[in-house]
Amino acid sequence: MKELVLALDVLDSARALEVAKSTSDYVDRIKVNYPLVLSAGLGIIAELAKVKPVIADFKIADIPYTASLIAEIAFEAGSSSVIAHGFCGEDMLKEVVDVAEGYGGKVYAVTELSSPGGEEFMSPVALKIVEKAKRAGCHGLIAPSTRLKRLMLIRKAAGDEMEILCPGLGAQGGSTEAVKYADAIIVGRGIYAADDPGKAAERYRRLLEI
Ligand code: OMP
Repeated sequence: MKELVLALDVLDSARALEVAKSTSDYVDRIKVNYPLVLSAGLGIIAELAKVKPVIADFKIADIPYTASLIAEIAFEAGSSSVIAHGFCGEDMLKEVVDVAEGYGGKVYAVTELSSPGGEEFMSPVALKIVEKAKRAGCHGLIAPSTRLKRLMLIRKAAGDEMEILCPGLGAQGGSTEAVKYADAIIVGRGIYAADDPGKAAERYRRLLEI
């Protein structure tokens, strides 16, 4: 079954918990990024993890040792998985995977950002990142719904054993066809900024039933 990941980029814990609860019938996992953690504190991860498993999207990008500290903090806080930048190389990814394995957690590597800037530096190396992520033992990848052809190439390089989580649907104008090549879609503003987040989540859930 394909998954719906809620990107909960709201700025306070009360709102975060309200949206998490009102969408929980349709959402499989919650992705927490810097905007929420920097405004509500790291403790929000444990609160949200009571509702759904949490992906800590700290887009880890550092030397391996520092990256391992960040990953450890994310898992200790209650996350089930983390997102790391693939462009930092295999040594960093491997270090993050080693930490994740100690917690039974998963690591997703960003291939190329879904925003237009993702094409400038990341697209040319994205398929190489897929290989490095695979060799490092990453469980999955983040790939854009905003560039369907690129997503298809990334899927082909990744094979079926790696999960692909796909952001960009909704506010960034990504294609709903991305659902065909992804194991999960990541949706933020299309859900939490809707008048009725629960109904919006239900609509995105239906997209996955293909
Ligand atoms: P919306 O554009 O509001 O749906 O949010 C998208 C979410 O996915 C945000 O939390 C982004 O940080 C995240 N994201 C992307 O939009 N593009 C990427 O290439 C990678 C990510 C990510 O790693 O989750």
